[in-house]
Amino acid sequence: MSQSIYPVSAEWRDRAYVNAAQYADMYARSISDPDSFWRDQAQRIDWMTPFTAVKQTSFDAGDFGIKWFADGGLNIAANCLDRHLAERGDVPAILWAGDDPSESRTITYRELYEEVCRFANLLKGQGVRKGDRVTIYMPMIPEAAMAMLACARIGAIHSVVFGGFSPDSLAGRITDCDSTIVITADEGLRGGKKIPLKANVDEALQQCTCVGRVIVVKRTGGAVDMTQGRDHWYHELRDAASADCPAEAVGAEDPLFILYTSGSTGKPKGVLHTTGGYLVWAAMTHHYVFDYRPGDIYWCAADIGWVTGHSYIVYGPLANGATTVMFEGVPNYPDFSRFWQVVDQFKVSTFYAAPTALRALMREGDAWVEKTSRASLRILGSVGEPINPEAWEWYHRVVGDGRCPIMDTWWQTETGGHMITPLPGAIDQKPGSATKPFFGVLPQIVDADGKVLEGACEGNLVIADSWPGQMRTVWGDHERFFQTYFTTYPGKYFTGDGCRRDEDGYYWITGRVDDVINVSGHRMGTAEIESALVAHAKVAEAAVVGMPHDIKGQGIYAYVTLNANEEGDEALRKELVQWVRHEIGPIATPDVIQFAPALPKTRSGKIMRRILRKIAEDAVDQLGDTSTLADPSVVDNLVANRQKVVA
Ligand code: 6R9
Repeated sequence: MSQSIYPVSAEWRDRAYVNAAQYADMYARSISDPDSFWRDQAQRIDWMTPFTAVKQTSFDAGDFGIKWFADGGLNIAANCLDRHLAERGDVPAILWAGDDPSESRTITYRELYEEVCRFANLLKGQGVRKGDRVTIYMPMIPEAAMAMLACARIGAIHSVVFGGFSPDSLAGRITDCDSTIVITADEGLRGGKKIPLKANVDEALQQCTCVGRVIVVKRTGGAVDMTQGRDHWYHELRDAASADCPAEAVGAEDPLFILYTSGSTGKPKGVLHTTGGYLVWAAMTHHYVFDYRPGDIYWCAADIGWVTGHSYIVYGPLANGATTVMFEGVPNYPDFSRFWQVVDQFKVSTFYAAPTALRALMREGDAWVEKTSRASLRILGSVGEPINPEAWEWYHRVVGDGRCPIMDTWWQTETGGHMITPLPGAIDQKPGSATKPFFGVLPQIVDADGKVLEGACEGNLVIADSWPGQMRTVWGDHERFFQTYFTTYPGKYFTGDGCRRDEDGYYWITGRVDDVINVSGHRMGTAEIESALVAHAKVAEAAVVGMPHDIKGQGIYAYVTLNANEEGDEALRKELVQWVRHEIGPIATPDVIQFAPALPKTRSGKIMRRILRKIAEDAVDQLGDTSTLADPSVVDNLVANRQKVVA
């Protein structure tokens, strides 16, 4: 563990919105008097109907409920667009960098406003009404953000599904929330490769009866099948739509979006975020954590298919009137300089990315970075997984030329925005630590029995009270929401993460403590991969665990037991890898498949994952007690046949 400290520089201390003393004051007030603190903070957004109630929340079984600003009314698209027109109409809202470096687009606030109005009218014309669910399965093109904002403008609920998910995964997400319409593109383009989005939608819709309309944006011009009556070209409808569309006033607690995320059991959960609290949270964290100033060029290199793209490409920055960069491509195409070339091209001041991308670039050597200027960079950010101190130091020294503070932001799909994070003018950074809680966040570390630990300690991370950006329910399953997050440690929100707190009160996230793994910053349930494997005709049983991986953070290690008379050879291994990619999507590609005659089980039939994890880590001297296994000899076979991979 690195012991180095990177103190806030004098320059940052003096120029930032918040210095150390102000952080301490504001934090204390946010906890001791949340109503008055949040009443003030909520003024950063425009309300159509002012709220009177602020915080109405309880995590307890008896009166469980989460409401913020509940009697207020607002519209998110109006907050992200209309209110900026007078002062910033001609300022770029979106700077888009295509997969091919020769392609780029600039969309001003006025242009974005008009496009969103047209898009909203177009959706209305297709019968979309307030509260309807709209699935968005799009590449990283401005129309994806326009589609989200168009939904928000009319009070429809969007569900963005990452373009890398398979037709099956897409179908499950469409059906779960009963979407009536899907917005997609002909094809996506990433790293020079085409992704058949429309064809995937066609395949998915064979399983879904709820969808009556598909809107197709032309991106590549590749050939697609258009189903008469169901499928419509976006550009045709758009040209016919009016650019005048009043923003619908919605309640603060009306749903804004659903975003599916993996948990430790069952199928992915539809995380539901509502309107008022979410927008306050997204806008406020973007403002303070990135010390956002008018004129900054801000780039979050996530995909809009993940929560980071929702809160920090679209809603947070646009609510603040920022110029947000949208990047279609990948870090290594056409070469390993691409990120830094885009930084120079747009004079990016704030750059926010996932450690996995940084580690992949780091191993290609410094020359790719050094041949670019990056003089415009002021702040760097990290999100999605723990950043190892080595990658942190490289990011700081090589990418930021030692000049830029690094905001290592810990948060989750469920939290809506940043929860534990440095602030550039207030909190000294320690490489590898997400540092301290943001305003209004009350983290605690508990032991297995739920006892709250004090001082320097290690245990499970919970949040003891509500914050405005918190998810409100699991779509269609409020009981599952309560069960998943509030029963492990009654009265507290359980994050699923392990955490250490050091003697300076800094938080160090140690990774998931449940059966969720984090592969290249993508969150996946081991149960999902297992059920995909078991769906193969030759597979009897499967157990999946995470294993350490130099680039991806965690890799996917699958133990597979075959049906009798099946042989586990190289061909079948390849077939199973392809199978999982097809069932879930390329992000779930297993790194290792080990054929196992049997899995280690307790006498009650529970798979002992602890043992499987240790074998996958190659820590076979730490298997611990295996005497409670039904058949301890199973382990010897697993150990003898363990697979090693090099990243
Ligand atoms: C925003 C996002 C959430 C899980 C979370 C944790 C891990 C995210 C982190 C981090 C250490 C950070 N995580 N940021 N771990 N340091 N700065 O990634 O949401 O996809 O829901 O993943 O990611 O394990 O619980 P999501």
